Amino acid sequence: MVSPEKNEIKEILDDPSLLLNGDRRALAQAITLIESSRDDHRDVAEGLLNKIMPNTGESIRVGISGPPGVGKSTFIEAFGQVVIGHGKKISVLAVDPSSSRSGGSILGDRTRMPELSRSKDAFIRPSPSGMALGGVARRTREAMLLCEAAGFEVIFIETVGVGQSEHAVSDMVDMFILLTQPGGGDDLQGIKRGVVELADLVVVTKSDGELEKVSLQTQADYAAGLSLLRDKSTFWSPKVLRCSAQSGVGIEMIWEEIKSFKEKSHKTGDLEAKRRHQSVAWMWREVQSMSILRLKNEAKLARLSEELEQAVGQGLIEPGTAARKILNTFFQGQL
Ligand SMILES: Nc1nc2c(ncn2[C@@H]2O[C@H](COP(=O)(O)OP(=O)(O)OP(=O)(O)O)[C@@H](O)[C@H]2O)c(=O)[nH]1
Ligand SMILES: [Mg+2]
Repeated sequence: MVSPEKNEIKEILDDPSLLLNGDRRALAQAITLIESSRDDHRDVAEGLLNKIMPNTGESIRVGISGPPGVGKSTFIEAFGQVVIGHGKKISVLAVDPSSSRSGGSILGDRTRMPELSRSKDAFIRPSPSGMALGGVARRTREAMLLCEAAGFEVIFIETVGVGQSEHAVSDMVDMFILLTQPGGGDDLQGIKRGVVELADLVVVTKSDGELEKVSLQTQADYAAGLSLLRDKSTFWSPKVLRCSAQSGVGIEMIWEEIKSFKEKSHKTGDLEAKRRHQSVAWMWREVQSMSILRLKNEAKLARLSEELEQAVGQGLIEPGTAARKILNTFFQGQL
């Protein structure tokens, strides 16, 4: 992982106003800082995040997912330009469970999003590499806050996954969009159902040329499928739209839907309630991952842990009992 240089960190902390004024270089540096795994960087990163908290929360946070090749990058490229055309700034982050892979990752996407990467109103950032999904998701959430502080009003968090990463993303966004291919109606029966249930909006991509007719059928299939699912909220029933990033058809309508989602959820108070709930859940998630790290690194526990690992492995002791032993030993005399 690239560590931010000392002088760069100093720059950000001395003058967070650069970041708050939307300076993209300062934003990139701040994100590199929060991605760093060094303890001293972590302290500084937390200081920065707390400082900018009052400047966060103004954006609409949108998760976007879909299988490889469905047209995510092409869609974001087209959609981003529409949003920028409306005078908004868009940032695109990624939670990619396999960000080391080259082809489809957002890293290779700068070439697939040529216009957007050039625009001063867009900020594109690949998924941090070398971390497990939990780590990637945590840092992406923090990167999202930094983007908000830098004045980005639309935040897209892209993921391609088989379920787990979609859940991680849906836990940090306001709205979740699922892209699907023309002819992809089978998803509703199969393993994708869980992901479909997360969606606030389903978009059938590539609705152009020969695929247009098929996409109409897919739209109808999804609409029928979704009508059988229970709505996630009282203010919103998920819709199925079609678009073509190539012709531009339907892109504007998706922007309208996103705006409508934000307005409605804000009006009913659901948006704020969801964000409060998400923040608290993230706090406990942090507690969970920090505790495990702490316990695993605790010298006092090293021997006991090793013994218990062996005993559990040999089936001599039940894992739950062993876990309780570790915790009890750790907390003895600590409170
Ligand atoms: N006809 C048509 N083709 C499209 C459209 N959008 C994307 N494609 C094509 O679909 C293929 C995949 O598009 P990408 O945008 O790279 O898809 P992706 O979902 O980002 O793929 P990964 O990053 O690999 O997960 C490319 O060959 C695109 O040219 C569209 O609106 N119409
Ligand atoms: Mg892509």
